[in-house]
Formats: sequence, structure tokens, C-alpha cells
Amino acid sequence: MNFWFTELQTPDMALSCRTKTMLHYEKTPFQELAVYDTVQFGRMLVLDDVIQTTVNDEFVYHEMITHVALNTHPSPRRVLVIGGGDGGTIREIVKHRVVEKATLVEIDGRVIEAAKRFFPEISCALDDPRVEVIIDDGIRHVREHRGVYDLIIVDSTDPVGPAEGLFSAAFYRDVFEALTADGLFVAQTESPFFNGDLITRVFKDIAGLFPVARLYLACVPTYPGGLWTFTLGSKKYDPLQVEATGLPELGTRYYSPAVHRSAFILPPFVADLLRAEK
Ligand code: SPD
Repeated sequence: MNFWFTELQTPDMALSCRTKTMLHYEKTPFQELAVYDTVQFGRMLVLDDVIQTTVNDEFVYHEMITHVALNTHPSPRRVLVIGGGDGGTIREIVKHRVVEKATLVEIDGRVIEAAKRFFPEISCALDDPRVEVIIDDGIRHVREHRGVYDLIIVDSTDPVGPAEGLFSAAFYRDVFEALTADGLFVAQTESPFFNGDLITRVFKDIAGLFPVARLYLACVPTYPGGLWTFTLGSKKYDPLQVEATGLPELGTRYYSPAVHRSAFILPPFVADLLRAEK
């Protein structure tokens, strides 16, 4: 048998993975949800034909969207995740004993159900007593909370469909207000090869709001171009000032104190995206 799942990552480029089987398909109220068992990456979650996570490479993204910011804030007690219904980001957050409460706000409850059924190794912390799961629109949740969260993580899909508003300047203003006085924020911000204009615009918006704005990189093989960006805005603490000594032992496979520092070293073509005059 020779069945392939193909994601059209740009109009002119595709990534194909040979599949053993399609385990699940449904139309949720928000999107098409599919789960494949692939030969190369193991189980794979696909929303609207876009790969969201796979069992074999999810650790890179989930460790890097969480631990950089969690190790930057000295005491991140209240953490909010917008999106992230597969649970991988929550799994990494609860490794930090200092976190008292992690709130997940996911617009599509079917993603959470599918993750619990097909991705137990990723969703395993969703029932942790410190975790609160809310099925709601993250944009509304952030608008209705003020000065509550030490850290807000936006673990979204691409900036189309349900996630489009999560990349808007208005949303970032509400995020700023929902944070505590020394809070910080991080979002996945797509590929520097294919989403340069978006990265430039988001960085400008974040740098206009937060005293500290940084962009960092990680390598995610199943995302377009393989190189992925995260944008961080902080009211006080700078991820570049984090001391390597004294960081908690997290049992990570990609993140480390050295990777924390090196992730902020940007190739010139990426650094150019952040130049103010653009
Ligand atoms: N191009 C796909 C980008 C998806 C980023 N979010 C993934 C969610 C994993 N928790």
C-alpha cells in the first residue's frame, strides 16, 4: 500500500508523508480534523489539511514555546495558553513546579477530545489538578481578563480561519492588559522563509507595546521550511539575561540552557525582518 498525506505548505511547495492509515476524520464546528498514522513521524494531527503536530517531532515546538518564557520569568505562577488543544504546551508547563495554575482556552473542544483519544503522550497533562480547560474564544477570554497572568502563550494554528484574530494588534493590546505588571507573552509566528511580512508586522506590534521584544528560532521538520519563529514580548524580564545556572531540570530533548541562548542568534535574513524601517 502506498498512501500519502500531502500538505500544500505554500501554493508552490508540498510536504508528503507516507501513511499507514487514517485513524480519524471529522468536521468540527470550526475546521476539518484528521489523524493519520504516518511512517516517518508516527501519529499526526491535521487541521484543515495543515500539520499541527506529530508524535515524533512535537517535542521541539512544545518545549520551545514554553520553557524559554517560563525560565525567563522568576515566578510564573499563573499561565494562560490560547489554543494548544492537543495539550503539548500544557504538558511542558506543568513540569515547572512554580506554576500554580495553567489555564488552557481552546476554541474547538473536538481538538481536545481527539488529542485525548489519539495522542495520550501529548495530552497527558490535561487532567493535571493544576490545569483548567476552558472551551471558549481566546480573544474574548483575554479581553475579559485584566492583570491576571504572569505568562500568556499563544499556541495557535496558522493565521487563517479561527486563528486569524490571534495575530492582530488589537489582540496583542488585550494580551498586554491581561498580563501582570511583570508578565510576558510568547506566540508561534510562522516561517521566516514564507511568512516574512507577518513576522515583521507582528514584531513591530509587540515592540510597540512591550519594553522587551525578542524573536527566536527552532527547527520543526514538519512545518514549512523546517525553521520556525517564536515572538516574545516582556514587560520586565529579558530572555537574553537568563542565567544558565539554577534552571530547573526538565527532562527535555530539544530545549537546554545553551539552546535557550542560541535560539536568539538570528541569521541575517531573519534579523533583517525585524528592522524598524521595514
Ligand atoms: N503550520 C502549522 C503551524 C502550527 C502551529 N501550532 C501547532 C499547535 C501544536 N500544539
